[in-house]
Amino acid sequence: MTEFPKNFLWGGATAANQYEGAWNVDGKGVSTADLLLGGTYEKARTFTKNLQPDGYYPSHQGSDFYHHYKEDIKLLAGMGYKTYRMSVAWTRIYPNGDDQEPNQKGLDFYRNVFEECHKYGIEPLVTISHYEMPYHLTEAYGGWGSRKVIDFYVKYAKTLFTEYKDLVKYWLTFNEINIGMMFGGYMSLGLPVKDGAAPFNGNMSDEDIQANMQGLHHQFVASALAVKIGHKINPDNMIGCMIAGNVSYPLTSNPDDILKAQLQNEISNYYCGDVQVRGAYPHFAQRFWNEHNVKLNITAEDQVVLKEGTVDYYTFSYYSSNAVTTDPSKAEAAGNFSQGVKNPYLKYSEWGWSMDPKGLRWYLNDVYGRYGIPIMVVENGLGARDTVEKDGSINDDYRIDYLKGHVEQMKEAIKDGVDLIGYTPWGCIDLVSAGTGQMEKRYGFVYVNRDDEQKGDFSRMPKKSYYWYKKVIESNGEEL
Ligand code: BGP
Repeated sequence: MTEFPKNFLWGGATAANQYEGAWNVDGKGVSTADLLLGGTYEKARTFTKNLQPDGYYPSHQGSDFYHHYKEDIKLLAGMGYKTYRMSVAWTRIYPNGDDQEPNQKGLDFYRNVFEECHKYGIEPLVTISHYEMPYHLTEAYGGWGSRKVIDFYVKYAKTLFTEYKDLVKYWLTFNEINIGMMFGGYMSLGLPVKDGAAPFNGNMSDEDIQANMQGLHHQFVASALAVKIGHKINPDNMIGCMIAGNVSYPLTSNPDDILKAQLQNEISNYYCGDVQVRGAYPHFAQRFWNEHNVKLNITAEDQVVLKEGTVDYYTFSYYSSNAVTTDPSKAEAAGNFSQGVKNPYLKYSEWGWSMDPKGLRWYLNDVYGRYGIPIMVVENGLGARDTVEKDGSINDDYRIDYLKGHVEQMKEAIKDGVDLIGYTPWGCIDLVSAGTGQMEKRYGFVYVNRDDEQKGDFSRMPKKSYYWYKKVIESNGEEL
């Protein structure tokens, strides 16, 4: 008997715009992600309205999955994957977003990918929209700011559900939908921005918050409609939400810190989770709107749709936790981080992300207690620089340590009674980072020979962690 359930879905995750490349091949249109330049930890990625001839746009080549999918899926199968989470590039199916007919070559590509997965008994888990949409929808309609985009998304989702009815059962409507609560709207909402703007800018004015909240509302309605249609097309479909699991701890036991952390967890996690799982905005939403002068256009019909289109399971990404404080002097001493201050009990990665496996157990218990539906951890991992030794080996013990700690805590959460059904660590084959656009921030079990100077032939090499994870899966999480 193992702690992990018998049919536990072990696997890994990727996203089209960070992994596929072939950005303008076989009829694919330009996506919002295709206009983002590469950056670094110190230098933010920026958006360019027109392509700069010498600019480096990481999504254009990604890790070239488009031309390596057979080899890659074979590598995943080699680890014993039960599932593979990936996203469809909306622009491969509807290049402009408002096209009448889908692009046949795009449909064919994903059919081939899904069939290849099934050859090895791997169940595809598909994110319908992962941080990208047709740029045309941004330019012509204002992205998710427009209600019209709901129809385009629903048409796109319907095409996928119909086309892949016999090949895909697990779906996620939007990746990290709650990023719209934390960052400016280009990245996840496709809201128009000025040339040169940084999409991961967390300093939002009340106007930005208004725009994001309305855009998010449109995404909620679109997600609910997709759930309803997806169930109609195939009642066996499992359609889930995907939330960036943002764990906030109070830095001290000062009640002000406790309240601040509670509010941060509510706003960043439950605001979206509640709408998608419970079908209605939570009790604290109105006060948040009032305090930021947000006035939302929510119709009576929207409210019905949200109630009818609740998700079947809850998924989230988890990388690190934050500590928050109300005391400015403490904040200064601890050092500022994007969502909080430095936690003295934790170690930090080279990119400044805390490493906190126990936070994963905390979050699993927290959301399971709130929602009581099956849960999947669909992203987790350590972004790190890897070194290829002279003999070609890559000894990523740091990554094994990180993942091992998290698998142990998932096991604890299962013992706690959480209905955890799957685990798909992020970037299972190296790909470009979403936040910085770097290739050298690697997450994979498989190394991809490509760097930020655009050198390398995209060849694949299993790392030490590849063999470690294979054993984890073989032993259903017993051998760590
Ligand atoms: C999540 C995204 C992924 C991914 C990951 C790691 O927020 O869903 O797309 O990239 O974070 O972040 P980064 O790539 O910035 O290291």
